[in-house]
Amino acid sequence: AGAAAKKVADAAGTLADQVIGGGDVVPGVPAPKPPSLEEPTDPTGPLPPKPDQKGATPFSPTGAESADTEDAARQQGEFLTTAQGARVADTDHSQKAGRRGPTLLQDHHLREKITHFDHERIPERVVHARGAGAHGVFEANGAAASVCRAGLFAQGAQTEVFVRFSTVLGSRGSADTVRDTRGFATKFYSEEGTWDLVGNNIPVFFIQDAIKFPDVIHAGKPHPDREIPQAQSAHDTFWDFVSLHTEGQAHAMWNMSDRGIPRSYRMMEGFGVHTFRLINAAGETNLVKFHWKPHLGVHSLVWEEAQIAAGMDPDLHRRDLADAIEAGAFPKWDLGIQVFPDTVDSNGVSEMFHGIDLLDPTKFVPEELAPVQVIGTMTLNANPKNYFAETEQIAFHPGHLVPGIDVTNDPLLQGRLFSYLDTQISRLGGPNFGQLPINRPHAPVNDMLRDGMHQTADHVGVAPYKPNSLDGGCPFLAGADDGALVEVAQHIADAQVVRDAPATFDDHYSQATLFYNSMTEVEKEHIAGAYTFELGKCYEENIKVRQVEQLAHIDHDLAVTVATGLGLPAPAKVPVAEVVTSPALSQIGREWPSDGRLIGILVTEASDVAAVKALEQAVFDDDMVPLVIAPTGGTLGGSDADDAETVTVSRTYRTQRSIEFDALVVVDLPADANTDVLISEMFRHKKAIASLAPVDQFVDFGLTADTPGVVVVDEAAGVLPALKPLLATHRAWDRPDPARV
Ligand code: HDE
Repeated sequence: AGAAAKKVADAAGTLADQVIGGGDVVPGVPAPKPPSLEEPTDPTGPLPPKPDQKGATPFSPTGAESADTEDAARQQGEFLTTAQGARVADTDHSQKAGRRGPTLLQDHHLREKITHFDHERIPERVVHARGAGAHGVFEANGAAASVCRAGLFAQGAQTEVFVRFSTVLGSRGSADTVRDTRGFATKFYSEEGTWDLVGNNIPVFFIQDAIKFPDVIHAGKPHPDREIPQAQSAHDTFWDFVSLHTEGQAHAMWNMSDRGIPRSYRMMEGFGVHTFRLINAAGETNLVKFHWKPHLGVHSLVWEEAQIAAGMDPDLHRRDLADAIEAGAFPKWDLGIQVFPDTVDSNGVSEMFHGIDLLDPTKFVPEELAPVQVIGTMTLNANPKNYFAETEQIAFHPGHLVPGIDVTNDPLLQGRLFSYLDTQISRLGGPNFGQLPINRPHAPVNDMLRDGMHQTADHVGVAPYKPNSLDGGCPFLAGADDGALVEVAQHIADAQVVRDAPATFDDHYSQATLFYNSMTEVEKEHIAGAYTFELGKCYEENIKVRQVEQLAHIDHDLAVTVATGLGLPAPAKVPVAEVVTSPALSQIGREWPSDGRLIGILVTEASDVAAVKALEQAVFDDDMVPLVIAPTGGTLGGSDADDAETVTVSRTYRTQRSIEFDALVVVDLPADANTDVLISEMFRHKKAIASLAPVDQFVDFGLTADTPGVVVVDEAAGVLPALKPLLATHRAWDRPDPARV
């Protein structure tokens, strides 16, 4: 049929050429075609998913694909078709009235192809537009069962999850490594319905009341006139808002710390931020805060790395997550809770803990006051098959709750409960986004919601209302004890309508001081540097002065350091809260596992291939990732990549950049400008360096055998034992900065 149609079309073209007198085409003689790249000609069905693409929707942690997977893929049969399933014989040329004539409106294939393309984009998320996601599984250890009756917390229960990490301010195509808060949103497809834990990598927020959210986001987003800067807070409107709306100071402090530039999504903590209320089987309630603890520890980039990455590899975090999962280095997090009694304090006020108002989302509870108790572990084990279908279309909502988990009166959370459903309706084009494969609950759904844009369900029955007799009373109501969204009995004091906040929300500085005081000296230097950079990017002097005055309420020395960097007078001294410190907040001074770290192995044409091979294998065997850096691409030691004696080159001198590597092993030192930059950056960023080359070759880099974090070894076997202790502390913070860069 396709061939016949083609003949008809050709004939029509020839006729039209004759009628219109269409130019230089000789009737019946095909026009010469440009040489085309050869394409395989044997029809085959759609390719099966790659091993790391097992996360078909619906996803199964066992890898078993469910019956409607193929349907969800929408790629059936081996031939190209129209959207209506008619086979297409030519998708490279539109129908024309003659070869040189105008295009015909009747060409449905052309119009369908272009029209669909015209509508491929959907609005990006108003915040958190830039993200990366993965499938996985959460396994509960049973520790939460005494405080929460949710089935997903029962001992040994396994629940499928999808996680989306994100930045907040940037557009969908912005860089990953900008200084910003990171979103950490998890969808638990539980048997009792979907639970969404929509959190961040910072436990406090900028504002206390949802009504301020449009203000803080308008201030943080690019300026409305020029639409710059992209994806960052280093500009006047942000600091204008934060310096005037002082409850944002604590979150700003976290953002200026190393938490604002994570090394990897795999090395980030996550926080539910708000206080939630859990209910156990006996109907007793407790208040909790949720924490995600990464097995790889908490690590950050240094500021220069973040800036280099934004240009060299703006997808650093997205790539890192996908590569790790594809390589089988599945990232893991423990889920933990801090538990607080759901009682009133000595002043008769509820939701208070050691003087901290648990309803104030600008406050956190130090772990030293309430330990984080692990209640299960999440493993991310499959990459999405299709970014748009899964990562882009997933729709989170803090109101997606299961029996046993309830909200509190935190005024920020209360506003979020409205916002997320509302935003999906404009972002995903109507109220039926829950039917998209990634959003479908894995529990049976039997609602009475009907029709609407993009309805894909064939609902049966005649009575989508209750009570009814026509559908036999279906669907039935759950028993009073096993439904979700059941209000926990709470006493609300006789209240008057007010636009106000409790007095306990007035303290805007003490927790910023607590955070700052808990940092090591290096971390404090980073914080001062970040404020000095960000405020240095502001044009308005009065904004800088005002923010420096704000810092004086947190720590006067910090305020003076930043003022000096900005060329401003030191602010007046004001009283600063006397606070304890929380050592758990510091990222430095602890030891972390080295699993999944990326080790660059720098070689030259002259390097001993057997030694490189052995080194590569040793890195693999230690659950790390070796990346061999050579002068050119291809292989070392032969051309057959499968040969046991051959090493495949991962990066060339031109494609490598230091930001990717957690440590560098120099097998031989090249004489090359690109690798000179590599070594000087590894040195400056205080990363571990091991060398098999003599140390005197490094004299121009200011590097000696005594340089902290540098080891010189004689043979390949000695490299990892020397390197691993250095990786455990992440960086050699005691390494002095080079005299000149
Ligand atoms: Fe969000 N937030 N948010 N937020 N938020 C959205 O929902 C909003 C807040 C967070 O990967 C939006 O689907 C309001 C706190 C994450 O898809 C929107 C307020 C926390 C994500 C929205 C907050 C978050 C969002 C935009 C103040 C940490 C990305 C697109 C009342 C606990 C989820 C969307 C994903 C996304 C509104 C405050 C985390 C507009 C009104 C606090 C991780 O609905």
